[in-house]
Amino acid sequence: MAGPVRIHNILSNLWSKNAKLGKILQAGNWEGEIQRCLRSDIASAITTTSFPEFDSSPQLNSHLDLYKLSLEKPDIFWGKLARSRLTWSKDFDRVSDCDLSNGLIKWFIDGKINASVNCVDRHLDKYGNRVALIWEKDEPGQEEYITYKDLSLLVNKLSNSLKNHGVKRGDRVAIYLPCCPIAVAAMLACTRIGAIHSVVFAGFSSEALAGRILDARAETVITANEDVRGGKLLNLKKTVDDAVAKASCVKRVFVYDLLDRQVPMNKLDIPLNKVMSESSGESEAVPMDSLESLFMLYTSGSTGKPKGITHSHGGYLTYAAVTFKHVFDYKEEERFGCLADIGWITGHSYVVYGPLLNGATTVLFSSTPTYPDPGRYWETVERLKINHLYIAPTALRLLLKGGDSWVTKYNRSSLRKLGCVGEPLNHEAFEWYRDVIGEKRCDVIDTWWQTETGGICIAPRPSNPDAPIYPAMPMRPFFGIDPVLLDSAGQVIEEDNASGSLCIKRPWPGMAQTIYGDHQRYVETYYQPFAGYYYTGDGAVRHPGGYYQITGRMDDVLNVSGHRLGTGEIEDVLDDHHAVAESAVVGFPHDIKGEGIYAYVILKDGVSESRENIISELRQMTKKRLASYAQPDMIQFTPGLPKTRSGKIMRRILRKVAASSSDDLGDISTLADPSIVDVIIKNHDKIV
Ligand code: 6R9
Repeated sequence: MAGPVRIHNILSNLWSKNAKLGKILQAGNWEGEIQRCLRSDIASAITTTSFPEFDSSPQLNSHLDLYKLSLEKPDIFWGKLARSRLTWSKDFDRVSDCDLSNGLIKWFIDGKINASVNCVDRHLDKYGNRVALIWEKDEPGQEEYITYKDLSLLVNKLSNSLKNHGVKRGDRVAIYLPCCPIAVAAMLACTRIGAIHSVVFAGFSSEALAGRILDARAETVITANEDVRGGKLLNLKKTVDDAVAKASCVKRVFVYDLLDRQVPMNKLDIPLNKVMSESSGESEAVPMDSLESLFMLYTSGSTGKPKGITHSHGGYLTYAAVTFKHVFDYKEEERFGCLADIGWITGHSYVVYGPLLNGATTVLFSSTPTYPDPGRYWETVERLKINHLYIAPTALRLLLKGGDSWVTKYNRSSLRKLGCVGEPLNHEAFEWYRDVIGEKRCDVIDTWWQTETGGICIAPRPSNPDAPIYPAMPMRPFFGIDPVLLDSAGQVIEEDNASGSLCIKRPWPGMAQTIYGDHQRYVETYYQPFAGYYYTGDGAVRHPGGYYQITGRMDDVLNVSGHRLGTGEIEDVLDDHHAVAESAVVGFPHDIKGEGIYAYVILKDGVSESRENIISELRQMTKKRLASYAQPDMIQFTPGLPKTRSGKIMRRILRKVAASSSDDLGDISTLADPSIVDVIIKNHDKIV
């Protein structure tokens, strides 16, 4: 999107969200408490166990001292941590060289490192028999334990299988697998030989998969025959076959038998269990340049097709390792239960890389929060004795509706920290998490971050362990993160309790390096909206004491149950229907999903098909072409859309109508035809 139009969007979204913000602010008087919290931060000491690297520095006595050091002397801070927390094949010569205006991000220059060595090999001597992965399968009580030694064998055999079939350093490998040990082994096997993995969420349709394979020009796909999730059979191989038929770049498909069932094999297919059993259990790890790409992961933006966000070796690994350890205060031998799928960045950083880099035991959850009943999470916590839980607010809201008895019938005394990510954690869900799930014993850690940031950027911990945690905000910037709020003119907002566009002022090691194959888009999306800053796309309020509360996206990105979706992506699909002339998609508040999808659709002249049919076809199309969570919750037919004279849709109005709050529409005088607004409101009232 062109700069001025984009800024215009930011502006109008900012204002439309202000009313909501005012209410949030009135809901509590934080100031006194926040000042107290700030004082206890200052008093907090760095303990030997948390940051041994800085223990001998007499001037570093508190969390705030360390935070200041991370901002003022990032090269000292990150250089020390990168060296002590990771094993490098060759030390780096320089810590960083970044230029935010041109999106040039370089960390640990000239260093060489291998991710699989850091996640697996270096733990073998000391902790070879420690459990690395607990595979929590779909049916409760069927868990499998995989030690670091077991994982090492899987990774080595899988990387040899890839190598023997021609996969090389720098190749992109699409992984279409559910959250299971072979998926983790596939990711690490790629890193071992220097191939770039691109995990595609195994719930995506064949078209979405094909688009991602084509964009990455991936020649290799790794998948499984079938899987079960929530008691339902998923035919993964069939989806891959349909995708490969559309993606002629694919030269080989490795198929792992997750279930003991036969599926038709084609000429590109390679049976993975068989080739792994024939491969050697020792594979040499390639020392990768710190700046080479480690993986790519597609995420939705406000315009066009999904972006292949690309992360580098040295920077990403350092940031994943350090955030995992300190945000959750992870202690050796604890069990970490991030229940996200590996198809999302949360799965990458806090199911796979963060935990394994720290020699932790990590849970791979392959079921759903409500299978076989709404007690599943808590039954799993009791059975696996999970110490850290890291889940999405949408799951909490869903489970909260089922009542407390599903929770209290299970023993949750193993829990120590309760993490959350993906969308704003509302007060009710926060309190339920803290009081009912955690019996008021555990810190609730609301973490804000993005696919692009690589790891957690804002979270209440680390801090003084006793510092209070406030509901509904992630609060504190992590080490090295320097957030700023900008107003629509790009001026820094200095005062507290004001809202603005959340940007980050300085580079940090976890930040993405580029959008695969389109660096220009990377620069335009993240660094041009406000020159010199990383632009997050989110709005935020800063409370006194420097605590951040996230208010939601300010661009045309929806957050449906924690999944990002561009409104443009959905509109593209709807517009392809033979009866549709034009469409406009917006989000609306939804009790469980956080945000629901509301589509306004203009039909072509002379369409005689029934409206019910069209609605069902449109829902089917979005499911098939994108994913099932991309199906509109509401579809409203309309004779026109509110457009400015220059032809731009005024989404602010569509959002208000969709949210049933059309009494406060603001200025509509710039519309080409203001009368359309009344028609849209009347039609909305008829369908809700
Ligand atoms: C990790 C992840 C990123 C977007 C982000 C924001 C929303 C994430 C949040 C949150 C409020 C939190 N988001 N965490 N909003 N509070 N604690 O979710 O990455 O899928 O890229 O989504 O999610 O809007 O910009 P990703």
